[in-house]
Amino acid sequence: MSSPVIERIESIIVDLPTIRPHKLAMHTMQQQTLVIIRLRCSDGVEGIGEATTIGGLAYGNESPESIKANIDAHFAPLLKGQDASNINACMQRLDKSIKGNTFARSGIESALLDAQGKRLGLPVSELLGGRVRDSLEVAWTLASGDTARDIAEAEQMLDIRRHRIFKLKIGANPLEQDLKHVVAIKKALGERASVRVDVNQGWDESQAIRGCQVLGENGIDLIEQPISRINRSGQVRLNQRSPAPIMADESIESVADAFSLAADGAASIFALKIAKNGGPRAVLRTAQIAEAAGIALYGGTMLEGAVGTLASAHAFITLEKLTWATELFGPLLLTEEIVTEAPVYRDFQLHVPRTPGLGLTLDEERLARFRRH
Ligand code: MUC
Ligand code: MG
Repeated sequence: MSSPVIERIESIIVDLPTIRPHKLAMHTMQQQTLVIIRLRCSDGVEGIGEATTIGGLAYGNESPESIKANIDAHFAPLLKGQDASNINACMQRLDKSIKGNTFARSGIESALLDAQGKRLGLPVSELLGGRVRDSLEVAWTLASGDTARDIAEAEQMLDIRRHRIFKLKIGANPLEQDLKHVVAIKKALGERASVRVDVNQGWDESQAIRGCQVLGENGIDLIEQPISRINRSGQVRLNQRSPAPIMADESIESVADAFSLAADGAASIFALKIAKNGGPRAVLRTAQIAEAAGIALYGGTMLEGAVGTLASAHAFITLEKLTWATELFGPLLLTEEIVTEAPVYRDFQLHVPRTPGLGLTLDEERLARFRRH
C-alpha cells in the first residue's frame, strides 16, 4: 500500500465572541481569535489543528496573522508531498528549515496527529503511547477585573460543579489593590476552593517578595509567573523564598527553556502548553524534563477553542501525575464554537473522547460564518 501524501494545508483565522471581557496583566481580551489548520491527505483523510494565542502580539512572539502567513509561506511548501503518516519525518523536516514558531508548529503537529489517528482508527492519546485517565480536572480563571463579580462567578461554578479551582489574573493594578482583591476572594471561598494567581510577569522582584509572602500567608496555593521571564536569577531567588510554590509559564518558550529552568531551580511547577513547546508530542518532552527534575506539572492553555484544547488534553491524559490539574477551559470562554460537538465538561472535569484522532468534526457552516475574510 502506498503512503498517504500531504496534498494541501490551509490556515484559517476565526474571530469568536467571548462570554465577557477577559482581563490579563498585558491585555484585555474582548474576543478570541483562533487559527484553524486543515491538512488534507491523498487518502482522503483530513487532519485538523489549532494555533491560537492571546491578544495579538501582547502575549507571545507569534500573532494569528503571523501564524497564518508563516504556515502558508513556509510550513505548507515544506510539507506538501511528504508522507502524512510519518509524523517524526514531517516534524524533523520542519526542524531543519524553521526556527522557533512553536505556535504554528503546534497546530501542524496536532493536525498530523489528528489525521494519523483518523487513519488508524485511534484517539490521539493512543498514538502518544496510551491514556492513563479519561478526564482532567479543569480550573476556571476569574478575570472580570471586579472582586464582587469574580466571587459571584466562582460561587456559580461551585454550584453547578464545573470548577473548584480558581486562578485569578493579577499584575495590572497596584500591588496592594491586587493583594486585597485576591485575599477577599480566598476569604469568601475558604476551603471550598483552591485559589491561585497568575501575575503574567506584572511584578518586579521587590514587589514579588512582598506579594508572594502575603499570598502564601493567606492560603493562596500557587503563584504563576510573578516576574519577567527574562529575570532568571530573580526567579531562582523567589523560588527559594516564596511560601507558596512558584510556577513557570511565560519562562517556557521551548523544550530547551524547560531544561534550563529545571537546571537553575527557577520554579517548582511547570505550566505545560502545546503552543509554547511545538505540539502535543513536544510538550511531553517538557513534561519528561520536569519529571526527571522533580518539578510538578500543570496542564496550561493559550485559551484555545475545542481543537487546541483537545490536542492538549490528549497529551495531558498520558501523564502519570498532573499534581496541579489543568486550566483547559478555553472553549467555555467562547459563546460560539466551530465544531459540531462541543467538548464535554462535567463534575469539575473535561472528558476526553475515545473516538479517532482528536475526536472532533468542524462545523462548516459556523466556520464559514466566523472566518475572517
Ligand atoms: C496564561 O498566562 O496562563 C491561561 C488562562 C488564562 O486566563 O490566561 C491564560 C494564559
Ligand atoms: Mg500564565
